[in-house]
Amino acid sequence: DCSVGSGGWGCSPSKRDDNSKDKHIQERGHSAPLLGHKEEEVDNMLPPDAAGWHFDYPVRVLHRWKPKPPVPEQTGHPGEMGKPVRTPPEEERKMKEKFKLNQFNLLASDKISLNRSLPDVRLEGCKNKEYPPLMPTTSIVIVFHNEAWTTLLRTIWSIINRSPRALLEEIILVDDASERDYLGEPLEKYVKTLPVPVHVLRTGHRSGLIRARLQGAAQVKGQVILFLDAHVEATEGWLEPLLARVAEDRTRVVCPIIDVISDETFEYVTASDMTWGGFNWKLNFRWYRVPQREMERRGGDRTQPLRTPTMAGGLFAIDKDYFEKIGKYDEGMDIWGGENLEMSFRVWMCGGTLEIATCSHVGHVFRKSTPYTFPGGTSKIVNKNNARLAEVWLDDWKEFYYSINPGARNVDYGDISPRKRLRQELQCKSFRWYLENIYPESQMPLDYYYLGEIRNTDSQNCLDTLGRKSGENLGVSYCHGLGGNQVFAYTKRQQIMSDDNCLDASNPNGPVKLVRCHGMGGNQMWSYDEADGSIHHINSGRCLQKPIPGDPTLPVLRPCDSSSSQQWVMKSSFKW
Ligand code: LR7
Ligand code: MN
Repeated sequence: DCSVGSGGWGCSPSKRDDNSKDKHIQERGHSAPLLGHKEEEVDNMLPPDAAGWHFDYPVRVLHRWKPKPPVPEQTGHPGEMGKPVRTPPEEERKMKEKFKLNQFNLLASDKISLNRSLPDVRLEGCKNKEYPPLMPTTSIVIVFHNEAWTTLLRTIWSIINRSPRALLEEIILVDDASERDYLGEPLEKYVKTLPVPVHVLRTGHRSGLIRARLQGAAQVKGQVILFLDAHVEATEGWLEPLLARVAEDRTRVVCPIIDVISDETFEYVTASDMTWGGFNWKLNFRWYRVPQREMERRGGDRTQPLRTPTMAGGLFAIDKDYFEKIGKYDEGMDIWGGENLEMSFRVWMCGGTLEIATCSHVGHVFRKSTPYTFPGGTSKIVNKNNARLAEVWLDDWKEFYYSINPGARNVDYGDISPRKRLRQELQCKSFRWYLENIYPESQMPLDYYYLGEIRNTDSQNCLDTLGRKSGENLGVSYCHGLGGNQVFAYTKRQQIMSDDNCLDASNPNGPVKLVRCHGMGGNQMWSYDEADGSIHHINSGRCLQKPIPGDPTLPVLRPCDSSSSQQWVMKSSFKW
């Protein structure tokens, strides 16, 4: 599942349809834009409260700053105040048909006003925060491939309706070779009618979101680049917290909280301000709970910006000059994936800061699968991007990625020398430094004794996750020597882990389960005795034993007896 609330990441590309036949044009109907909002007055005389602020780049003065009035609810219209849109049974077929176009409920989206109202989801303490009287302007860069009309235009209208006009330099749309007619001339005509400058750039051929963003960023006139996905909705007060943080320190890269717009109903669901970004061995971005130490660093104030080890990638603000200085993006990455962690590691390791401004909320339509094609194959592309990221930034920890995803070992990742040179030139710190200082809770352990298969001497079978998830039983099977589900790390903290799960036993007889690593010892502590090959479960004092006849794939816990059925070899016999 794709939602933030459940802590899951299911958004990685899997099944997809080819939508090239689609010639659908959206109806606009009642969604005609509201032009009710007056522009704020912009006065470039320094206001008295601006004394003491110094900027070495252009800023706008927000004289007599007044927040925009909230977008009024259009009573009776579907989806107002972020409410779910229900589909009557007679429209179910049509809904399913349209769902395939973008992998979200397009029928529902098309019923909702482009100017729909949303609840003010901010913490109380966010609502009357003061922002600097001088702020840089921003150019918003949105890349898209075959985006739906209503989601794209609702993204744009939510920005127009909820951003102080003085701060909004322009919106830059980068069309990455879409194949839908309405995104051609009709889009260009439409954006000319909008009250802010909106430019449409075209990549010409499919270049992927990374290079499309580079093309957009190259045209930016504002001081801050704000990247957004093409199916988002900005909420009340979203922009000021992002810009204020960048204005204070241009080496900050700042994300909003990414709320969930349901792919089924377009309901607006607030995400937790207690999650931050991490990653697993497969180099998927994942949400995890913010640890206590970060709450304490912020003095327990949840309205204070949250330092996050990684970002999801789609929604963030970065100073234009800093974006260039820090190495933009890796233009060797194709289509989708990897660039989010690449930028996260790079920013931290090369002297910047990555944070979530918890007072800024932007909703995003989380999808369960990707609607568009990956020319050349999904796994080939994602493996390539991640291999580039691992080779340049992960140092020795790249082994975790390759061992759990052996398919990436022989992918042709192209020339990475420019990125290695960048790391040199910027004198970036090591991945060890990152793990020690920024992300000690990481699922890639800082110190470990062993990474490889765990083989039973008696049966000659290996521990195997069998692809199971957190909460399910550990298994064993024939040792294949390929890694993947048979790779475990034995860490200095005495965990035996596979990706972000740890071997965990709460029952003294077993079964041994795979449970999300909590890093607090308890039932997840094991000690391996290299001399006799036994694996002791510290809490129960028992030993890990090969499966008993009743269930041949289920390892158990038994009193330690030094028999060969309790003897395990941690020795790499992998073909790498
Ligand atoms: O070839 C492409 N060309 C494009 O222009 C492929 C995609 N795109 C566009 C696409 O139309 C969309 O506007 O790029 C944008 C992002 O693509 P999505 O929406 O299919 O990606 P996602 O939301 O599933 O993926 C997340 O991870 C990506 C990794 O490359 C990007 O960083 C996305 O921006 C990112 N999205 C978010 O961070 C929103 C929150 C999701 C989470 C967690
Ligand atoms: Mn997206």
